[in-house]
Amino acid sequence: MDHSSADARTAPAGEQDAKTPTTDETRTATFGMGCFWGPDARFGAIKGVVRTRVGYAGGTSPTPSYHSLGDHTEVVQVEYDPDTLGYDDLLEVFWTNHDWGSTATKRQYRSVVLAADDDQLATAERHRDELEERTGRSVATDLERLEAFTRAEDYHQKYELRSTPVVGDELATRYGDAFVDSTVVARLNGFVAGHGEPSQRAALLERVELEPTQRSELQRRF
Ligand code: MHO
Repeated sequence: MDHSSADARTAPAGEQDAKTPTTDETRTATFGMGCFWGPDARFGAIKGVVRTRVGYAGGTSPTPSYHSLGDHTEVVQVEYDPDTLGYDDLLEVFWTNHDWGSTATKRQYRSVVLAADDDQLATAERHRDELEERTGRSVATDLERLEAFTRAEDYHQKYELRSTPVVGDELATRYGDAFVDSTVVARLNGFVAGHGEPSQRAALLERVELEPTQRSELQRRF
């Protein structure tokens, strides 16, 4: 067995970064803001976001899946480095990028903050009050504590990147199990959806090992 190529598949060059915080060093924030594909990409492009994943939360049925959602909602879960990014910053992204003023027709797409602890809940409540004060409109968003998060099916993870021709399937295969939790993949997923700064995109392209066809496709889209 060729170990070097197996390693290359699970840990693609450019992925290893000694500075990437481990799960012990990160915090999580969980938001429902409509179809989870879009927010997965938006948050994934932000510096200080270490990992993203989409899933189902906010309901009571035991094993939600996309086709059997029960009373759950589509959510994005963001793992972030608290030394770089605050929960306030993420809330700001949350409010400015979806419709918080009306109640979604389906619970699947409701606007919800699923706080990881009482501090997050208090912060979200303060934000909501300030937003109502500032805009004179009432906020329809539910604010609650996160009870359980069920990761969505692989085909929903990093959907924007996965559905990018030439690049998506190849990267999903190459990364294998490491795809969803990769910081590089989170950034690429955001960048192909149009998020992030040009300098950020260029720096990432420098760092990641790609086939020439993939590189030129990403350059075309960035
Ligand atoms: N508008 C999307 C929703 C998918 S999202 C994972 C569609 O049905 O194509 O809910």
